[in-house]
Amino acid sequence: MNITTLNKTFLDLYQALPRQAFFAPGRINLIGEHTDYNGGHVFPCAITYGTYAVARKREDKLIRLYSVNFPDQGIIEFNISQLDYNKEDNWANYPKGMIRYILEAGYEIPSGFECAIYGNIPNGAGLSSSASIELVTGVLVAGLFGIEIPRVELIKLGKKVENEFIGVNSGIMDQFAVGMGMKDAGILLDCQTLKYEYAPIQLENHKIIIMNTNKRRELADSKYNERRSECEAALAQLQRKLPIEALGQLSEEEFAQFQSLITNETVRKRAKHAVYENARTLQALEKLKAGNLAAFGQLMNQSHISLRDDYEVTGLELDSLVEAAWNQPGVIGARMTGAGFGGCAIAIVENDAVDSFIANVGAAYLAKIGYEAAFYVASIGDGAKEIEIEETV
Ligand code: A2G
Repeated sequence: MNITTLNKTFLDLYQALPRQAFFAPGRINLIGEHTDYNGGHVFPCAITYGTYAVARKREDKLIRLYSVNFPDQGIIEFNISQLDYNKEDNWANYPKGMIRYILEAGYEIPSGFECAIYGNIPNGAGLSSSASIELVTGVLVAGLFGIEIPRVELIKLGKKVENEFIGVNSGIMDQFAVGMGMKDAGILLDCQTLKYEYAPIQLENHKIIIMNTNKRRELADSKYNERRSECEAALAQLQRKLPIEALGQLSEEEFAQFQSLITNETVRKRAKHAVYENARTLQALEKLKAGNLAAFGQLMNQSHISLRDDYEVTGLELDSLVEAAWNQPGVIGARMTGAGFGGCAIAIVENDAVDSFIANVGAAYLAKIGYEAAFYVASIGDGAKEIEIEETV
């Protein structure tokens, strides 16, 4: 699929060619997991897989959406004044929610539009296909109608879609990475203040490999919201003892002093993960800046162990992939990425070892789990933007 074929699909659907094209990436998170909604730091980057959308304004107030990925759904159509969540709209609830919140934020969308979408991010794999659809809708609406919406506002509206329209009580990491991504750079984001910095990631001798468990993760049904509320309770307990605003300000030492005060074992484990993961993320950035990739990899491994043992969001599939990865030659580090409970893991692997890595980890996973994992080489790309209507997908 490329933009030319997407244009052709558009022509078949709507009997006219689209006028503009947009792209929003997916993301991986290098380290800093389940810290965003706790006010800690994350270190994600946008990838070159993502969602493409071509569109054209209409004269009337109808919005018509079609996804090449969900052809059975056909064209989903609604009036710009009817923007309520509708289970039957399926994937289209993401753009619908985004349009609704852009309007509610006070921007005027003068007419309807029609649009065809294609995504090459594996669905439900924890690579932020949902944030990608939210942000591609955001840049599309802004670009098609010449509306200036500050990028951080679009990012917050995307998060609002997730939280209030879809019902996943997620943090801001995914939308931020998708909205602010930069080629060959990770983004260190303080989720409390939204201060961020780009850190160059130029891996000449290594590749980032995405390993997909092929176990789908449906966030709204998963234990994601449960973890979030457990952690809120844990941090609230800590904050009663400490004059801290958020996790971002809590040092490991302070936490070590106070963790014994949390009586509930589960709550203590959740808080321990959040606090130490935040510290690891900051350390990882320092290691990366110092060119110490090996130390960065060690921190990735520790992150996985903490997510496995203390936060308990990995599961057999992710653990099998990551543990097989740790046993391979040429591996710098490996960990789950995203929410967990299935979805994807990542590994940093020496160029020369990539082929054997994929063969060996793939075989180990198949033998243990009984079905295949999928592997992709990740390239770090730009955030959501308008693209040339002719650009190749
Ligand atoms: O899990 C998901 O990707 C969350 N986003 C994100 O906010 C973060 O909490 C991550 C775990 O680090 C969504 O669910 C959309």
